[in-house]
Amino acid sequence: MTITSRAVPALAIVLSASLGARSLTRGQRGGSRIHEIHMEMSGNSYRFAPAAMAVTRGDTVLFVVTSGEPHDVAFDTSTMTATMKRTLNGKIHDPIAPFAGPLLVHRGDRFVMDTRDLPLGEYPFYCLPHFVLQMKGVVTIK
Ligand SMILES: [Cu+2]
Repeated sequence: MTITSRAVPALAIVLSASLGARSLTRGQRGGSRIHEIHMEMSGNSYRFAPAAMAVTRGDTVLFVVTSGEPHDVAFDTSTMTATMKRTLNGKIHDPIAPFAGPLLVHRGDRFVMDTRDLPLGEYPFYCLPHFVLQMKGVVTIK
């Protein structure tokens, strides 16, 4: 498995960090709904269902194992700003790799994505055990 991340010039990192910080200090209060994304096996394919979800900042996304375990939620940070990465990193407990949540081995196991304080934008993710099987998805925070 190869996970690539783009090399970003230092100036771009500084610029995106300051832009992200400004958007956070606007103090936009998000929602508080709870959404579920199932991690499942269907036929011969493994998937997040739904694979794409738009939420309001402040909402909680619960990734729940329903079949085909084990799974995990590993974020693809290649398109994320420095602020997105820094904020997201602080929310992943017991990571098994950078930006990758713990391995979920039992049905009903869950990974919680708390979107409070996360910059608006797209948060693509995949499942490490099923990376080569294209088990992936994206949460968009609006
Ligand atoms: Cu999986």
